[in-house]
Amino acid sequence: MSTTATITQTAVQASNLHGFGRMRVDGTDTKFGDFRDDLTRDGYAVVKGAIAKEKALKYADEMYSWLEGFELGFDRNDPSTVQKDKLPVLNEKGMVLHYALPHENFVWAVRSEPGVIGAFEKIYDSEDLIVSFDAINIQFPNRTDVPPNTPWPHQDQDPKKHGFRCMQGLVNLLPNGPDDGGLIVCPGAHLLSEQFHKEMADEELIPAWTPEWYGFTDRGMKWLEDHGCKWVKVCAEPGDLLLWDSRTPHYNLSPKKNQPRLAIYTCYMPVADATQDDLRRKKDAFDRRVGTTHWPNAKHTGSNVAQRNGEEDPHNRLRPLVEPVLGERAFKLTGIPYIKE
Ligand SMILES: O=C(O)CCC(=O)C(=O)O
Ligand SMILES: [Fe+2]
Repeated sequence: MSTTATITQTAVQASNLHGFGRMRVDGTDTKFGDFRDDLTRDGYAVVKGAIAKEKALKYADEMYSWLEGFELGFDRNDPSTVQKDKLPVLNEKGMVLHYALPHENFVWAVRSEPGVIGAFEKIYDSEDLIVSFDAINIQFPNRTDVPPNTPWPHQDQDPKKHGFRCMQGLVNLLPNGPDDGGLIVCPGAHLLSEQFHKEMADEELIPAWTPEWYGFTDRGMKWLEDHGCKWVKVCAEPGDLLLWDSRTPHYNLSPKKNQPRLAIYTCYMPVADATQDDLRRKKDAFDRRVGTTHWPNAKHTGSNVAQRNGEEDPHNRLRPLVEPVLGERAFKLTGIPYIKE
């Protein structure tokens, strides 16, 4: 990173452009005195205890029960049962995208936690928010039965669209130290993003399924290194909320010791940033109990049909095991009450 002055100035410019401006960064030396200062400066932050630790561990238990509920042989107390035939389909990055999991009641309970919603209310200075129906992350250590999770450093934002656009989040449910897998970020590089994409405009693109994703090549990684960026593994306790600006380069690591990683992705945005069409698409995703990726405006919607060995998984299900029971606050986050007939 060049100088602090440059960072601060760029942060203010970037923050005034888009949603982040709602954090009232007004061009003076505004300091929030909380996690928002970290977000502005570093492009990521940890909100400690967004959920009480005991409650987070209870959600982790529910996640293990969900895995065991497939009755394929996985037993949380027997590491030898961590095998792909004994588990629903998880990709090598630990993501579970199918089985209506984004709408299981315990997942909605995490999304509805006041400490999690509250952080995003502060970021956007608004209570009128919608939430993503995103995937869940389950990563077990010592796996030899699945391909390795090789580094996939990326931004979740179209490289042609500059400035702050999306704040991503995840709730961490188990102890997560330096060797326990999980999120790794490149602090401060969100502020260099525009410069990076201008200088690296002729770099080959790593193929992506959406324009809202940019993968860093070896040359891209070298550029970051040459500009003083260093990668940091984010550590957290059960119940901590991890936040990152979509421009911040990131990926995840698999656990290296014996501790699994469980996390629930939680991303909120102001409903004002979604169109009525977005909200109708989002309602449809809710009604069909499918995922939306991390985009709360349902930019992309998913499917509940997992493939196992090239065929539809016989254990697929199209509805959650436990249907979500939403209170008034959570129901607003679906965006449905904001649809004008
Ligand atoms: O699992 C993680 O920590 C990060 C996943 C990721 O890249 C994302 O959700 O955008
Ligand atoms: Fe990402």
